[in-house]
Amino acid sequence: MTRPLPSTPAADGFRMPAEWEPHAGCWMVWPERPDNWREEAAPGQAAFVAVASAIAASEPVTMAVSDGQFERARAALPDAVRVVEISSDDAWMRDIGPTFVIDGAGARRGVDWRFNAWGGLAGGLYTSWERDDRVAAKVLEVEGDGRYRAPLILEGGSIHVDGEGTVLTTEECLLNPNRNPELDRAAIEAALNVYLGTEKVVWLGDGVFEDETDGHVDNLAAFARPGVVLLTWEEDPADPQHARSADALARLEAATDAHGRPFEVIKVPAPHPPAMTDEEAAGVLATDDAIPRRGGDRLAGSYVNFYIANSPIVYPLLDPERDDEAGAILAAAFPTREVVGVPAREILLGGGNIHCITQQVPA
Ligand code: KQY
Repeated sequence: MTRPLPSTPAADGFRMPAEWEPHAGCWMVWPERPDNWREEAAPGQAAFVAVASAIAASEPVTMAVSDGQFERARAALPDAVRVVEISSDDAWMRDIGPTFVIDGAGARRGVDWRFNAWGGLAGGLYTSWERDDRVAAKVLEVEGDGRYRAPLILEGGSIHVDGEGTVLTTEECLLNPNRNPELDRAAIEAALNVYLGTEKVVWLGDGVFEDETDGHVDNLAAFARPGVVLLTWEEDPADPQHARSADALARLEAATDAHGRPFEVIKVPAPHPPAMTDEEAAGVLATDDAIPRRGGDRLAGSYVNFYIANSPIVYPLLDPERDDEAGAILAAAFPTREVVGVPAREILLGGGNIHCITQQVPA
């Protein structure tokens, strides 16, 4: 692996761009582990092919695949998708890939965060994550980009930036003692600003109810542009998600961004029904290495878990009764872009959604 750079992005004049800034491409990882993806991952793989195809319409997509799955992935994916062999423990490129940063002169580098499978042995999702922790370095080797090895345990899905100095995150995840127990809020803010080139951290409280990432922000809220945040919203006060979204709304209404602007918040209805079926759970192999799946398990579905490609917004289709309404809200929030829905329940069954399985490479 290339030697990590001895400095930091902020010291070198680099910043994480907003997702809507131009992309050179997108990285994903092919799903295969049978103790997370039902029916030996076949339905999940079909969903990943659909996401990759939608994104590949406007930017190059690279799929990281194990040797054992190479031929299957190559046959299933369109020719436009580049398939490369990289080992991993699962398939969440947002969380295990590099967070790319750019400078004003057109240079690009990547931040390689430490990774502990969403909480290590204190609530994490699998028992061994060394291969995942090496993925970011390998992606940066392929891209030929310099690497900052950050001292922080962090997943890319736990942060969103507006590209103008603001980073959005949640206390449930970043202040969780299963990530960086030696760091307090101020130290985490300082580390975020140094590695993302930001100036202000806006803290939301809890993420989506029963989100197994400990409340990643990318399932709760997303910037549509500086000063405008899309927030997943549950109207029913009896549903545990209602209080979580209401708290996020109150915090956003009381906050300002790095430029002192108040936030406009756009509510996006949460999809229903939110549970795994017995049949879906039965298709997942039970092992000692991953958390068990049971029929009736609440699913942390959210339409804000979308990807902003060079042209379309690629968003998850999760509930026939609400998909169109969510798509119309996204279309209004991104008036210059096409909005493309992809059936995504199979990704949700694995524990995340479209934003969690993608990682943009800025141009
Ligand atoms: O970013 C994510 N949502 C990752 C979820 C990991 C789930 C593993 N079962």
